[in-house]
Amino acid sequence: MGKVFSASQLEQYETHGWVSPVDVLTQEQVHECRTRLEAWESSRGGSLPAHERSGGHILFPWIDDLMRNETILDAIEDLIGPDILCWSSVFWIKESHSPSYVGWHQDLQYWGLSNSDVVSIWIALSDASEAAGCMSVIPGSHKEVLGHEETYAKDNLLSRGQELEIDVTQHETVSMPLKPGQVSFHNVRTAHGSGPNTTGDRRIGLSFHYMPTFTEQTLSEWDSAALVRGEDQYNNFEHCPQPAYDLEPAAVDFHKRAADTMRQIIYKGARSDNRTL
Ligand SMILES: O=C(O)CCC(=O)C(=O)O
Repeated sequence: MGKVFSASQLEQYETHGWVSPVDVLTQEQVHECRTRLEAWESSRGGSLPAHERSGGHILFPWIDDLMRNETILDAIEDLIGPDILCWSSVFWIKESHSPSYVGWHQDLQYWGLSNSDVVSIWIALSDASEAAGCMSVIPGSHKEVLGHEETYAKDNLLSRGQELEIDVTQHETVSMPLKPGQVSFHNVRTAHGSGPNTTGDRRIGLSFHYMPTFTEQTLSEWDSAALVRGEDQYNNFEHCPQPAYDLEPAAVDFHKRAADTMRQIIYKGARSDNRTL
């Protein structure tokens, strides 16, 4: 039994590589986050440029606060122990009635992180039903490393349009629908993907990626992460500053360096005719 997860949820994560849903945010908190996100999008002409969809916790105190939410960190501590870094955050937005989807993939191979203890969480800031294109996982897939092809398909939201090489229809898949304010947890190796949003509302998710402080970055000399709980005796990652206010100039500079590094890591080994992030 952990601080948040029951013994059976811990067993489920260990065996199947995912746990969902967990209630975290109130409807008022969801409304406030969505309002802030949509104000930021309006200030950028309607949608965020690709480099701002990642690392928002470096730019905005409200995203930094979400990353440090006590319930989320208690749950992460249940899974990986008390010394915790957050490597990145990403907004996953599918507009209403849009063909955007996320190809089936495992993340570990693209992030350069040295171990498979990394935990991804996904916070629903709108209804993430099956019709809205919620995430699905292949239970147990975190125990193996699967091959990917890079399709660069137009509507695939992944940087290289990754798709697992296996025939997913031959595997058991489980969808993880979330109500606004609920959170899913999956291991960095758990294969996951999602379909288009067929509903009349946007599907808005925010992911955070947590790891133990002993993790190393294998694809770049320099990388950064936020120390969100405990102590870091390893200092393998430069700690992100906490933003004092929205778009503080020093934070914007740090974010640019972090986003450029992440782009280089994610595209390492990609075809040269790739899209830009
Ligand atoms: O938003 C989605 O459907 C997929 C998100 C994802 O791939 C992730 O959080 O790692």
